[in-house]
Amino acid sequence: MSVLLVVGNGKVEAEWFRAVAAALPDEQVVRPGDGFDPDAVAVALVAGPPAGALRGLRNLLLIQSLWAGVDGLLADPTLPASTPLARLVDPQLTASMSESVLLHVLWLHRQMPAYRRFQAERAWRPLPQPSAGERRVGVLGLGSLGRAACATLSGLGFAVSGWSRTEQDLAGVRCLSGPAGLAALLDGCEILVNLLPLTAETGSVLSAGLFARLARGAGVINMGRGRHLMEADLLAALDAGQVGHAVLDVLTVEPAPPEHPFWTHPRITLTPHVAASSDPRTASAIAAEAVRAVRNGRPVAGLVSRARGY
Ligand code: NDP
Ligand code: OXD
Repeated sequence: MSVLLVVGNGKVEAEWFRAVAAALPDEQVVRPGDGFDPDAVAVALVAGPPAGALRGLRNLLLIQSLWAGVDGLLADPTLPASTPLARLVDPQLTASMSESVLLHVLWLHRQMPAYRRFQAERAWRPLPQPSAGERRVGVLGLGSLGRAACATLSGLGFAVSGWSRTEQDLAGVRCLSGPAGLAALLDGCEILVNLLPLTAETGSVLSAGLFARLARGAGVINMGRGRHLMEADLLAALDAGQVGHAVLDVLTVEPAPPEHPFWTHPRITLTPHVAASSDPRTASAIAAEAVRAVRNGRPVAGLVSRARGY
């Protein structure tokens, strides 16, 4: 039996292969180009694989994503339908996301977009500065990443609310759920962070209706997926001053084409999907544990509900 590694980005495939093979010294690790027996593949480890990459693997026991988000995998109609699918839950990736959220929340809280504009105008113009406790921050998604981000922010004293599908209970965080909970979170929210998975229910959540409920001039940080955001609605909300600044790590089309208006918009900060990148050194150890769990009949961590889409 073997473990198949499929990495969509050819530039990093060799690095993943070295890390996975080292973490699984007792397994035969194969790649798509290797002449392997498809019936012998028990586990597939996948990092953004091309559609169809897992077609015809009849004895597959587990698909382990090397990414946290599984929306791309679930969009592939050829993904083996009855094989359990696990997403990556990696403390290193979680810490990395918390750093990114903290960076951008502090950037907006301390009014850096305004100070950048003042600098360009050679204007020495101090603004009144609310304390962290006076700043209302909302986090959409209270999964592995959202919970840790909330803990980091509340640890600094921010007034944090979090939203999830089911009710959660987190120390120092106002936890909300369902449509009424979303409305309560948005009401007066000054910095909104999106850490939802992309599902049939969450697509386009960052839309005109949502922006209208935020405090005027609010900051919006999208770290989830590009398809969470209605791009035209954001541009309109920025033009109207309803949204003051947006930080976007993910876009519907990545990389954005050169003519995309976000590249040059003065109130948009773009980062190239780097809020929390999977690290082969830590993710391979988690993947190896998943393979061992399958081999020994133990439960696998991070299993995805295909019905829910995350
Ligand atoms: P999880 O699956 O652990 O958590 C998902 C959270 O979203 C849960 O709290 C869940 O609620 C909530 N949720 C799902 N659907 C709804 C809904 N309809 N209404 C309200 N809440 C909902 O995901 P992770 O925290 O691990 O990751 C989140 C996403 O972050 C990934 O799917 C990926 O898209 C993105 N990501 C982005 C990266 C980047 O670099 N930009 C890096 C890694 C991930 P409940 O708790 O009730 O189940
Ligand atoms: C992920 C990502 O889902 O990098 O892990 O976006």
